Amino acid sequence: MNYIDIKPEVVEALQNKQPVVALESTIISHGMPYPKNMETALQVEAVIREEGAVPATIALIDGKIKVGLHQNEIQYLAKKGREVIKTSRRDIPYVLSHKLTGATTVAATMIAAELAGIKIFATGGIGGVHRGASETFDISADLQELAKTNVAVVCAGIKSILDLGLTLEYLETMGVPVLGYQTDELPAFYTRKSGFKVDYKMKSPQEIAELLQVKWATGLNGGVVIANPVPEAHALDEQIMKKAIEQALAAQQKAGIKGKDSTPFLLAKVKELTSGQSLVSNIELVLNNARLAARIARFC
Ligand code: PSU
Ligand code: MN
Repeated sequence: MNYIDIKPEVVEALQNKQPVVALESTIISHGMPYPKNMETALQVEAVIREEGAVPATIALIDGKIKVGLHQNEIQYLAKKGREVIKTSRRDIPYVLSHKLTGATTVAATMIAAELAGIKIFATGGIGGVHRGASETFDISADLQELAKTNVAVVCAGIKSILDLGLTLEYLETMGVPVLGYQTDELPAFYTRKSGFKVDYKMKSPQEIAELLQVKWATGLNGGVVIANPVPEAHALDEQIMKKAIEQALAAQQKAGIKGKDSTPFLLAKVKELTSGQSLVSNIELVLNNARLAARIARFC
């Protein structure tokens, strides 16, 4: 296909059945401030390499789906930040046909990973059903993608800016398994607890890889959510987070922020309200997810 450009290192790894881990780029442009976003993106790649896997950060650059970015491309996305187009499924055709540059969300990264033949993808948090969705209809396209695209996503659970209960119901309806890595409880991104259960507790990367193999071998199309709790030392206080999220949601309502701007707005507000504490935790959990994803990829 003319629209996809896979880095030679990634092509070679896939051909040789070596482990490859896909990474998204909206987390770089819209999820974290410069220069921490750049440092983190490079560190995440380094962690994956330490685990013996090949990282493939994904973005749309000058009208091509790039699978595997060079350091200067990661730097570019990090510096441009929100000027880059946040690209989910519906945005891909416009960005490509206009030869633009876009950072891929979980949904768009899954699409690109599947096109390239990558099965495992690591990120921070997935999109979900927003609070108040019965009025606003704001449900992330990430959930529909998980319903149909054969890529497993390692994340730190579901962020409490979202409605966790409704997100789990949606995933159940769509047949998407939600696995907890060494936990029964769904983690809530900055915190290890949420009050909600995962579908199944998994003890090892190998056990997870076997489940993925069976799912896809039996023709059960769609993704899997692998929820990996933030390391204890970097978890944030639940009460502080609860308050910050409530304030962020109130600020969003007041500012009338809707659609694709909602998630980046809420992420930035939460960071501001926790005086940057949330950013440290965010970085640590992403690194932790990259490590687990690489370990799973070794068995795939
Ligand atoms: N959650 C985070 N950090 C992020 C995102 C979500 O904690 O950076 C990004 C991901 O790229 C995700 C996207 O796919 O936001 C979801 O956006 P929306 O809700 O507009 O679908
Ligand atoms: Mn949305």
